[in-house]
Order: sequence, then structure tokens, then C-alpha cells
Amino acid sequence: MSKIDLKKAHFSTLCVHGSGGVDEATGALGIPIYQSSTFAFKSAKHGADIFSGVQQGYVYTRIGNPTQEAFEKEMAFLEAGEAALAFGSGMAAISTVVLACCKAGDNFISNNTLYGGTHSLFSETLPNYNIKVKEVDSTDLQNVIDAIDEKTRLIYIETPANPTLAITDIAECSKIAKKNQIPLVIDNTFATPYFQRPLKLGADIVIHSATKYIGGHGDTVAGVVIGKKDFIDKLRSNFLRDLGGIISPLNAWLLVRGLKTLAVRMERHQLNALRIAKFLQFHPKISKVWYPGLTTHPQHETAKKQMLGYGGMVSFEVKGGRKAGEKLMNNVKIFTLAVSLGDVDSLIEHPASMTHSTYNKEELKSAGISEGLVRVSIGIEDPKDLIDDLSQSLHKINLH
Ligand code: LCS
Repeated sequence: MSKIDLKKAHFSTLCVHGSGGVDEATGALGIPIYQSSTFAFKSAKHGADIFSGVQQGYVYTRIGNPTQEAFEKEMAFLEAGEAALAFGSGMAAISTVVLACCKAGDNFISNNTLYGGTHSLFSETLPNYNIKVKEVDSTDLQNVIDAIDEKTRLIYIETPANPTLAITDIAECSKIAKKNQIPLVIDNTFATPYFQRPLKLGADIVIHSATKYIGGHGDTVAGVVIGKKDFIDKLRSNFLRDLGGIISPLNAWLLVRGLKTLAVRMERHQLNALRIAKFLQFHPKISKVWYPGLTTHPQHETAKKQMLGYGGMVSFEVKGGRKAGEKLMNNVKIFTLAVSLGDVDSLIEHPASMTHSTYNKEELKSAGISEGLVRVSIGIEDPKDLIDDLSQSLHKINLH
């Protein structure tokens, strides 16, 4: 039990202490990994009472587990939500939320620049069940308004978007959602609650791929949903129970550990990313840089209004297009050529052929993902070493 009044604690304190205090039974400082699939009932009546909801208690790890609960409790605090529910991946979280909100015949709206897996779920898998998506450019909210009809059940926005870092105005979008009584979901993976709290801006549900900054160390795949208690209870007791996309106790424990350093990691990611974005912006072999913290970013003003910082993701175009980009990716030494993001290690990848290969040519074009676009996830290494690494690799590109 924690002696701290967590409702009054500030963000960094919540990162360290938000999952609970010292274990009462053993004095263990950290939450134990409750690696158990099932939980014993004290009597037949006790078991029946838990099943019928008369008593609270653990039953089976697909429905709940103390280690998962510690992570969920902490994420609810950090996102300023009532409750949270952990999943085995970001995709499990996203698919479960959409299925909880939409049924056959319904549609939902999303932005048109999404993680490739999310785009594939929305545009290929869900239509097979007669749930249709309308992907629109939500940097202009008139497109969202125009797309709403009587069958629209959800607005789903990734902001900043993967990989172009396009920003949607959350507060304005929430006004549209509220007027039409449609829940607004924000994928907050890129910003993390350290830099952006969508629920405070009027969103109803927040989703994370916890694989990224929440875990932070590239050793866990996980997802989490934060929102109103009624919605989270329904998600757990109906949809997670039936669809089964749960997180393991070990992975929940890794996330609790990762969260302890979220605030300090995000500060360093941002510091490094801004330096690298500025270095790239003035490099003669780079034609364009996307980073919400640069005044040249098309939605910089919206980012400034709704974010407390701009995060650790940078995308850019190398002069010489795809071939030059490949040369850059093949010659870096500190950056690892790999997908995923948000790790302490710096990563580099090519969205059009990797994370966003689920987009066809027209979709890539409308999402603003060119063949020459390179995405970097800036880690917490020394910024000078990272700049030197990009510099030596860019030097190897011959534009003539
Ligand atoms: N949302 C965003 C914004 C993402 O970037 C990803 C994964 C997901 C959801 C899905 O989460 P997962 O199931 O992987 O935990 N993004 C990836 C990326 O850019 N590279 O590899 C995965």
C-alpha cells in the first residue's frame, strides 16, 4: 500500500510510485510478477459470488491479475483517466476498442496517416465484417465533419501520426465528437502522457502501443486503453473476456518498471530529437524534415497548443529519394535499422517499404508518405554521437 496521496502527486512521482507501494504481505519494494493463470476460491460460495459480481476478487488471468492491475492503475493516473485495461499488443487494444464500439453495418472515421497495421485492420480486415472506415485528412477537421453520418460510431485519431507526425487538433475534434455523440479515441503512442493528455483535452478514450515509450526498452509488446470506468469495465468483462488479447504478468511487470523512468526518458528523447531535427533541417543532402517542434512543421501551432513537448520521433526526406535513403540506412552505426520506436536505442526505418507497406501507392500519396521518407526514433544516447553517425552516413551519399 502506498502512503502517498497519488491524486495530488505530480507526473514524475506518479511514474515511480503510481503502481502502488511496498507489497504488504512480503515487504517487496516492487510489485511481484503474479505468474499464475488461475486463483483459488475460499469456498464454492466465494467463487460463485465473484462470478456474479457480489464480491470482488481474482478468477483467471484472462479477466484480471494483480500485476496487470498495477500497470493499469498507473496508466489511469498518468493519463488522468478513471480506469485502464492492458492488452497483449497495441493492435489487440485497437481491434478490441473498435469491436466494442462498432457492429456490422456501422462505420467509423479515422485520420488517413496511421501506423500500417492499424490501417490494414481498418481498411482490410474490418470491412470483411461489414464495419467500414472513412480515412480522412483530419488536419482539416471539416473533412471529419463531412464524413460523419447516422451510422458513424467512433472517431479514431493518431496524433502525432505515424510516420509523418501530422497533428490533429484534439480539443476541436472532441467538440465535433460531442456534438454528434460519438466517442473520440486518441492513439497517444508517439506523445505519451508526459507530453499529451488527450482525456484532459476532451477525448473519451486513449490507446497506446505500450511496446514503445511506455515500456521504453524494446523488450515488450503490449497495449493499453484508458477511459471512463464504465467503458473499461465493459471492455474487460465482455470484449477482453471473449477476444482474449491479454497481456502476460511478466510483460505487465516490465511496463511498470519501464514507467518508473518515463519522465526522464521523454525529456532526453525530446532534447536529442530537437537537436537532430535542427541538424537535419540545415543539412545540404536533406530536402524536408517533419518534427512538430520545428516552426516549419505545418501544424506546429496546434502542437504547441495541445502538447507539453514534441517527443522523440523525426521523419525526413533525403535528396536523391529512396536510393539515397537506403544508403543512409545501410551505413549508420549507432542507429539500428529496425521497425518499432520509443526505445532507449535509436532506430531508423523506411516507412513505405516497412511499417507502412500495407498502404497502396495512392494511399501512401494521400498520407504524405513518399518513397524517400526515412523515419528515426531518437534514443537517449549522447546527441553528438547520434549526429556524428547520421553525418558520416549522409557523407557517403553521392547525389551526382
Ligand atoms: N499505434 C501506433 C501509433 C503504432 O506506431 C503501433 C505500432 C501500434 C499502434 C500497434 O502497436 P503494437 O501492436 O505493435 O504494440 N507501430 C510500429 C512501428 O511503427 N514499427 O513497428 C511497430
